[in-house]
Amino acid sequence: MGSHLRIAASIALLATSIWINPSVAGDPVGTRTVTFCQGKDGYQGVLDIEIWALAPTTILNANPQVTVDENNGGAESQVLMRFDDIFGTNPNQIPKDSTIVSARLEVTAFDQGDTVHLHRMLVPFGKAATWNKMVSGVSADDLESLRVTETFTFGKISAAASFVAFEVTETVQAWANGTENHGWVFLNTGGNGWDFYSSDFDKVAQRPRLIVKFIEPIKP
Ligand SMILES: [Ca+2]
Ligand SMILES: [Ca+2]
Ligand SMILES: [Ca+2]
Repeated sequence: MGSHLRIAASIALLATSIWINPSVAGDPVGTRTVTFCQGKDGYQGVLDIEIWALAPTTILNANPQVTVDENNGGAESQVLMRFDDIFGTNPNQIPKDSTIVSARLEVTAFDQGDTVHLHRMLVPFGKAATWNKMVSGVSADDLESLRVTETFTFGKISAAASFVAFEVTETVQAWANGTENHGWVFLNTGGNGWDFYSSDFDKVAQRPRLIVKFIEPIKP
């Protein structure tokens, strides 16, 4: 074997070993990452709304800060959040039927509280959602939202403005497979409210974001 051939053979071997052991390089070969955040790269698909039992017909969609609290001044506050237009054929979208390597929802919290759970919504909500429109808020009853929670839940934060991440891979995979994306609801388990910045906050970097790593389906 000539030296050129030997080099070619070693390169081929190296390439093969990388392919066989994708974990060596982190994510699997072919993984792409897309981040959805209101106002980033022209994306405007986030809808996040607090709904509050004490103001059951007031539309709070424009609020830059939202509260998840079982007892917000005497009655419950919940937060609805959905990222629209995340699937499609544009460069900044996830093609349908992609394999979701990982998906993470991150919010910036500025006040800690009791443990908050994130539940996948099963019914639609619009820009004008209120406590009454959701018929006494959202229940985690497998009808309005899933009883099971997304993998990571939290209450405590470490600083005045802390990134908190929810692991949502399974949910985004279900959406990629064709289940309708109705977003999520944040529900607090107690009366110490947990507050974070919404997509209407003036600083883009502290708005909620959805980070998805995926592999496109193989085209026939
Ligand atoms: Ca909003
Ligand atoms: Ca609090
Ligand atoms: Ca309800």
